[in-house]
Amino acid sequence: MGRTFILRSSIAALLILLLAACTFQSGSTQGVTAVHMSDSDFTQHTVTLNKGDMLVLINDAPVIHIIANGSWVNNIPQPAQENGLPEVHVTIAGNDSATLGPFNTAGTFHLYCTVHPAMNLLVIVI
Ligand SMILES: [Cu+2]
Repeated sequence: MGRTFILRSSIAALLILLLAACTFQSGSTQGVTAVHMSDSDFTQHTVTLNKGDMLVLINDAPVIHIIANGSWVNNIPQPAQENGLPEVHVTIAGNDSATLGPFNTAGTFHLYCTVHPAMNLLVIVI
């Protein structure tokens, strides 16, 4: 009984450690930050990067996203080229990913998906 409890505690501690390690890796380490996409949206609408960071866009759905500079405003696409942000026009196939950057200029930049209305991502570089 006592021994089983200790064994279970060890397994639980190991799982927590593993989980912590995975969380650490998917966060903002080594200048690479990931943002995920579902079938019609980003799973978050703002991401903050440090100058020089790369941004990885991960498509978790079997659909195509086409990411470009600009944003959706009232369901109308508004292409824009912002100073300090390189031109972005990337097609991301289903369950694929794309790496953007490095983002070398501080500022607030707008990315959107030309396929899906309201699919906006605000990139804040500090
Ligand atoms: Cu899209």
